[in-house]
Amino acid sequence: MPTIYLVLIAVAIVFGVSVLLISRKRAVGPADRSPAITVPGAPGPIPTTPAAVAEPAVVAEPAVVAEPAAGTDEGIEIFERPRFRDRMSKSRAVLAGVFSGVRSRSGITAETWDDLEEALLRADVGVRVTDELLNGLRARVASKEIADPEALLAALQADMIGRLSANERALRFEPGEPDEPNVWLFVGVNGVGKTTTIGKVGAQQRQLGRSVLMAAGDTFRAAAAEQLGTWAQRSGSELVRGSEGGDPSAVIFDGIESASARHIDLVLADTAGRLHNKTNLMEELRKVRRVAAKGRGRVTEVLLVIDATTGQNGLAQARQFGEVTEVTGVVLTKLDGSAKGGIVFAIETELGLPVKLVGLGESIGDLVEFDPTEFIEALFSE
Ligand SMILES: Nc1nc2c(ncn2[C@@H]2O[C@H](COP(=O)(O)OP(=O)(O)O)[C@@H](O)[C@H]2O)c(=O)[nH]1
Ligand SMILES: [Mg+2]
Repeated sequence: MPTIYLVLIAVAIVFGVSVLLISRKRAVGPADRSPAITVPGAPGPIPTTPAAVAEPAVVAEPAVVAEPAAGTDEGIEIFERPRFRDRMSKSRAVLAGVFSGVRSRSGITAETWDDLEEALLRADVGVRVTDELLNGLRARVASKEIADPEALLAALQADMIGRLSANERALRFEPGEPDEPNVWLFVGVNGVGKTTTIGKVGAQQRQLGRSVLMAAGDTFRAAAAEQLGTWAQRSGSELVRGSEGGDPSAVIFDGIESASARHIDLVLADTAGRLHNKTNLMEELRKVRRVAAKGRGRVTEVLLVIDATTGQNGLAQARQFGEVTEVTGVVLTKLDGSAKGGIVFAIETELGLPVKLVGLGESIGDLVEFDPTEFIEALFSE
């Protein structure tokens, strides 16, 4: 008799668990065009260290705070801003040795020019900008305006800063009616750091007091939406996601509508760097761009994310993205791991786009506005 009771209890447990699982699956939605799901943002402070962002399972858990906050101001967490100088050791290493070689000579010789040319090219400044910089300096040396190596390096440093100073780098946010959210789209190839950057930008914008909704337009893998969900939770942002393989434009449109209805200030829209179906990625992004501008939202930034470690190779892709999505600025990620920081010059000169933000690490606070003076001084520091 007791055995029968045990069997009955076991059957009841199995039944209960199945019902739970099925209802969870339904909530995620198997269909291509299932309604997007809005997940409310987590209240409370924003942690400064990366949780296991790539792990899809983490999304349901509360964010892990592995390190204490850098500082707090009435409950709002303040990140310590990383310094270019501390994070750009690889790019600095390429140049520092050359510069000390140049300084060690008593005058400006043929080797001086060779050294400088090689260093600038190795840092991926690009042939055109390198030639322009050095030709300008040669003329000033010929006219005796510049007489010694120290003055030559100082002039090079000033010219490099001067070349980067003209662009408008502030992120555009246009306040409007409460139901007209600003929309910032993030585009770029797979793995460059789009989702991570959205997480960092979301945290910064929350600190500025803006409400934020993240739209998971990368529907290539469910894990991509879960990764964004983790960042949403950590930054106290809302999340709208669709189903795996779903229509990215529809998810982003739903996100904007949801933000409009709930008077959220800013939508950060993630996009895919690759697609499930045969639709061309560029066509899809063109559609995303068009659809994002259709409703109440106003697209005030289209940020092209470029991985600094890919150097000049990233430029060809960048051109393609720029043509279809009307890019307004560049986020240059992984500058901390790159010896090719000079890519900034190629982006600004050859693509004609301002570098607005720079990624200096993987943590939530490791994104800073691009500051040309600080950047160049970091390259020249010993
Ligand atoms: N070192 C470093 N890693 C970064 C930076 N930005 C992103 N990453 C890493 O790059 C990888 C890909 O990022 P992800 O956001 O998933 O790229 P996505 O495919 O463009 O969305 C992750 O491991 C990130 O932690 C950065 O500024 N510095
Ligand atoms: Mg991504």
